Amino acid sequence: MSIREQMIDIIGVPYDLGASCKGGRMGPDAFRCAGLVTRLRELGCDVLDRGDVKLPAAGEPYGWSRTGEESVSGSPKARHLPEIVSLNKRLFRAVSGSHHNQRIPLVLGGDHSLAIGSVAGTASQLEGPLGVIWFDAHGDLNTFKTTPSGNIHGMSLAASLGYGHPILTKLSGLRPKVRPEHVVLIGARSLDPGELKLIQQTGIRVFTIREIDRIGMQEVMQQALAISTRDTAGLHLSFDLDALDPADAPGVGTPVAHGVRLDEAMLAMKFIYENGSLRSADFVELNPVLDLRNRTGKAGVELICTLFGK
Ligand code: B3U
Ligand code: MN
Ligand code: MN
Repeated sequence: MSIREQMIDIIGVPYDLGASCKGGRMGPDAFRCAGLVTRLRELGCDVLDRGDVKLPAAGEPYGWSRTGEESVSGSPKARHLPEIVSLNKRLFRAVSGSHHNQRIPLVLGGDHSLAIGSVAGTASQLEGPLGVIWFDAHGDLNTFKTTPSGNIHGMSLAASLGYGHPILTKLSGLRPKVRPEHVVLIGARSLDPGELKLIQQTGIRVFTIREIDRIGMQEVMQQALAISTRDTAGLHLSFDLDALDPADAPGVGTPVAHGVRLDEAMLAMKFIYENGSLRSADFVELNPVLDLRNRTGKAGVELICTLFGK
């Protein structure tokens, strides 16, 4: 493992505009309160906390939506679309800047709509295709046409693959940011009809909880890393903490029963570390309002430390 791979920029995104359940805006600080920076430095990482990506206050002339809802292409709504686009453009710049400085951006959420900007930022800096491993109870494969909720955090993987409204898919130009044959979804157990259709159409590899139980996390990760690193120039990990079992991660807005156990997820992080292809990561959907004594924030810190060589 080279020195470069241990140079980390922490970037907070303290927003929950892409989710129904509020409180994720405090997620980045909950990770920090659980000792993230100190723990990573104890591992020998060169860590810079770059602070939070912030939107200007409402009322400033860059496009806060008045109602908080947008009607797009006949679909009911994509809530807070202008703010989320603006935020992701800022995150795109922050993530690109980290790569420019030969550092690994570690993005702390905040809701999962932020992955649109982080995936775009990393894709824009690689000299070849990007591989993505996406841990999630959900698919995040809805579009404005299929979303049951209007919440953009349920659309971020679709947008990164080039599906959805151009305002999201074209963020920062390059489209798509990632190809389906380089994407793996792990831990999914709550998929909407439109998402199942997109999975069928694109052939994205999905490891459901049932499959993790059947073949074990070691085999899942061997296959997942083979898919996401074959013919790619680097790997992005997007980790939605609701992938975990609610017993291990109660502090998420949309918990789903029977999730990935923390010890299984730790093993997965170890495999990613040992593979050596990681170029960027998101840890998202931490909601301290719903958490129990920061259990989920601490679990996130353990996962991150394992990802960086603990
Ligand atoms: N698939 C649903 C629910 C959901 C997606 N992501 C989360 N919840 N966290 C939707 O609204 O798109
Ligand atoms: Mn998600
Ligand atoms: Mn989720």
